[in-house]
Amino acid sequence: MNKLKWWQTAVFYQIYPRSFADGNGDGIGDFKGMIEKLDYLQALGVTALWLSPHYPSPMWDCGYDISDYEAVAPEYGTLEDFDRFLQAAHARGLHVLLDLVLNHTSDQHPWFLESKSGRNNPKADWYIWMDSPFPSGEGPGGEGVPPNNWQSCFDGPAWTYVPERGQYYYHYFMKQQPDLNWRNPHVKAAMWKMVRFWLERGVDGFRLDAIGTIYEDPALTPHRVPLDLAGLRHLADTAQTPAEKKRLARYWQEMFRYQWGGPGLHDLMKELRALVDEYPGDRLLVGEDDNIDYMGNGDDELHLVFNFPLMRTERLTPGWVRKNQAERLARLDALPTRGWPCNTLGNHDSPRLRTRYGDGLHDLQLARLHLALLLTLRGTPFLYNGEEIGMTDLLITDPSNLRDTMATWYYRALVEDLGVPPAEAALRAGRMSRDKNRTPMQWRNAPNGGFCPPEATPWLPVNPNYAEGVNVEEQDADPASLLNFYRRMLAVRQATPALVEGEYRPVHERARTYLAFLRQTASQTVLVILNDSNRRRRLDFSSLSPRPGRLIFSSQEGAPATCDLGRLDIAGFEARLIELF
Ligand code: TEU
Ligand code: CA
Repeated sequence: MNKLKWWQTAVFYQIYPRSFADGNGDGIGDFKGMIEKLDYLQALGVTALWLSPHYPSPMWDCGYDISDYEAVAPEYGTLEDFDRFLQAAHARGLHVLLDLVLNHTSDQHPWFLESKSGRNNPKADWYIWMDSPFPSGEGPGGEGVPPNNWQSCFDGPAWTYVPERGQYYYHYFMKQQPDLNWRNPHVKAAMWKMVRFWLERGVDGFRLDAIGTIYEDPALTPHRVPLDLAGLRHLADTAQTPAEKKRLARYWQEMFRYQWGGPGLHDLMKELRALVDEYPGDRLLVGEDDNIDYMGNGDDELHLVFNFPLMRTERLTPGWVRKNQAERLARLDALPTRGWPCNTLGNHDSPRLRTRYGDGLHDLQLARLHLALLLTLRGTPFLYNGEEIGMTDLLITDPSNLRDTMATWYYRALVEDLGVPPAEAALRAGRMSRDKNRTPMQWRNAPNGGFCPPEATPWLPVNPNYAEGVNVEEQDADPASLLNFYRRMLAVRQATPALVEGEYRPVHERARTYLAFLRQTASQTVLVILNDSNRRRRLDFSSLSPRPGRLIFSSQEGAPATCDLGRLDIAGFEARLIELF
């Protein structure tokens, strides 16, 4: 395996700093807590970490609104704490990626404060400022009308007026997250300086936040959807018929198409790649985008982009996974320098894997099966903290407890603009909020799930199911737990070259109730069988080899060590891995 890079053999674990571990007892996760949990992560078997933003921030978007790129949020610790964390992670063989938010800053960032102060200042052109197309005084607030009908994907119109300048600024996300003007070379220089700041401290790379939003259509072409954001989200909540759902999908695509993927991004990614390549150790760039085009020729833009299409389904059926793999792998293979896949089934923006892909009856079995899928597909897997103990979504029903401001905004829009009754609005806002999948990590069966002391108030409520076995300490002691399943699978993956570097070859492609594929190198072939139903079945894989196979792993106790390929008895929801000879 020695020709592979560290990030090709890695298994990543996303830490959401605010919710991971509270080391100083104030109800907020921090670097002290993260340092204390590094042994846990090492023993789990992951080899690399991605930290969601750890920078100072007014927290309008939970840290994705950064007010100082070269510092640490005071509630998380100091720069010295960060350095200690990085060193301690490296000492355990764990690589560390930071979150790099390029598209926008906080509206409290000194750059923006200066920029908005008037039309003549050194930073006047650092953000995207536009005049109203109509003379002032004609608009509803006496300030003219916005430059066009573009919407923010979080909080209504994408343009916010600033009287000091008599102009509007553009924001794809919250109005507290103004978009930087990346066509200004000074912006680029300032951001690259920041990138070097962290590379020089020794970080192993970056996950690039929302890169698709960096450049917009320079012509500011208006969209043609007959709705605003609130109307679109409302439709998303209420669409029933296939026709409505189809229209909804078209509207989502149409509404934002001019605000994404504007010209310039390939050159920018090339520049950033050249910059990180100046540093030793194969520093990594992972794009928060599914577009394989941003891998350039395979070796001159991003190293990885996420296979988000895999997640875009209500059920991870065998058919869905096969189709996804066929499409993705063909496209990656077509790059001049062959591309490497990167799979994930959850993050801080999406419902929890166990909740989302459960069927309400076999959620835990399915969670196991899906983790097995993620760890056996070809490519680098990204896991999200809490997945390993089967954490579930926690619905926040009182809008005043919401911390995800896009949900707070939606609640208000539903009640005030769309006349939805408050109780129903609260439910819908809770469901769309990302708070439900960001609740604190559940370490023990103790008050606050052991995340913070009993007397502290955690920043988001802890899911009470820590008392029903969804916690690290109790699962650690139970050999049959999800956590121990996870550890075993991770160990098997790292010890089985075909699972790390092998080709993917689907077999039994017409099977609807199970997924079967080979992972294959010149010297090893592994058959992976994932039974997607609760029925046991007898399967015949004798066409693959006349000889018996050797059991590498089974989620089921008592699976035979030697497998007759002609008569494989697979239990309901079993994940079985067999080496073929
Ligand atoms: O998300 C980018 C993004 O496109 C979001 O719209 C995402 O689809 C949405 O959160 C799903 O509900 C990144 C971060 O992951 C997210 O947490 C930030 O809020 C966003 O960028 C702005 O920085
Ligand atoms: Ca704390």
